[in-house]
Amino acid sequence: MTEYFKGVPEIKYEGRKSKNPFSFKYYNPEEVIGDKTMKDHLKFTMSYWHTIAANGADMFGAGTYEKAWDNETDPMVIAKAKMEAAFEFMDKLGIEYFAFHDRDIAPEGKDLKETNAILDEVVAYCKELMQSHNKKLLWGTANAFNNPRYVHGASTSCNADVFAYAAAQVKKAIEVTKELGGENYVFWGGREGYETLLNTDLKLEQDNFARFLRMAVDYAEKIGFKGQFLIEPKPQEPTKHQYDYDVATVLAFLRGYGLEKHFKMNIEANHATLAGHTFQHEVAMARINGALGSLDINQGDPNLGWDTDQFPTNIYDAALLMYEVLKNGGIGKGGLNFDAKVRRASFKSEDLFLGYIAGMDTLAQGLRIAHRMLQEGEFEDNIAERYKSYTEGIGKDIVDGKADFESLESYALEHSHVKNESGRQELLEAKLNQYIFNE
Ligand code: XLS
Ligand code: CA
Ligand code: CA
Repeated sequence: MTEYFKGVPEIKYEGRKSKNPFSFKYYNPEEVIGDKTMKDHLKFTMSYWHTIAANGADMFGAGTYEKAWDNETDPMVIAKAKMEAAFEFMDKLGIEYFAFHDRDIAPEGKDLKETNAILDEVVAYCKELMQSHNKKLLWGTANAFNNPRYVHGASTSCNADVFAYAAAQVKKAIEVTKELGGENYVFWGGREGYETLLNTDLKLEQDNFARFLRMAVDYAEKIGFKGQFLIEPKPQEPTKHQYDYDVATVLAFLRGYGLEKHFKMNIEANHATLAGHTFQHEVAMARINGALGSLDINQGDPNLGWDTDQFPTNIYDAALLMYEVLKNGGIGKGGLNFDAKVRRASFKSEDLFLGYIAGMDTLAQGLRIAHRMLQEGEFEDNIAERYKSYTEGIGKDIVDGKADFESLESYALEHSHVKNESGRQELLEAKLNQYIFNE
């Protein structure tokens, strides 16, 4: 078979002193951390769109990335070359999972029927390669935002024909995900949102969005798709007001329509920061609501207000992310998907590997730090101590539902000189640094 990434070797763990750019310095897949190997904790996933399909084009210029199939013109030859390259890429990095949109792997035909037939052909090839390379599909999804037909949205379009087309597309994408043994299926809003209320029926759009999700749930049940459905929040981009703003908004939406037991969250770091949250906040919010499904790992640029999808290299964020994941008891069917792209100027195909290595090393070290933080228990003990007043006396009555405004008033009248303790944030931040520096 053709070698697509010539000159890039299999990436091995060489330890933190290594100067070899094509080696892991911190990610040691077989090392056991707590109860599992690093590989099992992290379930690293290749995103097909950024890694294989994207060419580095931006609003100001054409694609720059070197691709081995640049001189091919037949769309099916290109689709198959991309698929082979994807498996070589995963093999070389020791990544077991991938994720894709239907349109990342196969081009569209002249109509829906032909598009589906093309997709089937590529999926059959994908299945073959998955077996021979021992790879798994973390999740599949439908790209219902790129084609001009989705100009007003998909399930929230003002045009019922578009709703129907999107339903047919998502139906097919769920079937394909099932066919490939996908462990999850993702709904990212795409253009589900609006620009101005001067032309938007907010209530109808939200109701239709819920109707669409209900149909997806029913269909998955009908065909016996056992994967987990995930919603991926994002506050804006491409629309000004995306309906799936953040984890809290999505939870309220799902509960409002009685859909909450069918969906968990796929949380992306850069989307969290666009919503004015930290990644840790979003993950913790999902965790405490039993809704942590999977993670799109990347990072934004603190100075830019858009979705830059950079490789995650911030150790502080990685440690706090893994802290939440470990507190959740792992990530179940989910994984850590690199929804990240190299910069347009990093156009050599080896740059892709270097991006993944940087991200994998960062998350691996984040895992070590988080594991140590939980083992030593200093932060947990501090929190337990801080909320101790709810484990006894009047606090326990509040928690046990035994207090009301009248009983609390009598208590307050007797104890009106309250005494507070310091929150000690600076001390805790210094301690966190100690964990990071010493690992
Ligand atoms: C775009 C999203 C998208 C989803 C999958 O901002 O991150 O790539 O992850 O549709
Ligand atoms: Ca994403
Ligand atoms: Ca993104």
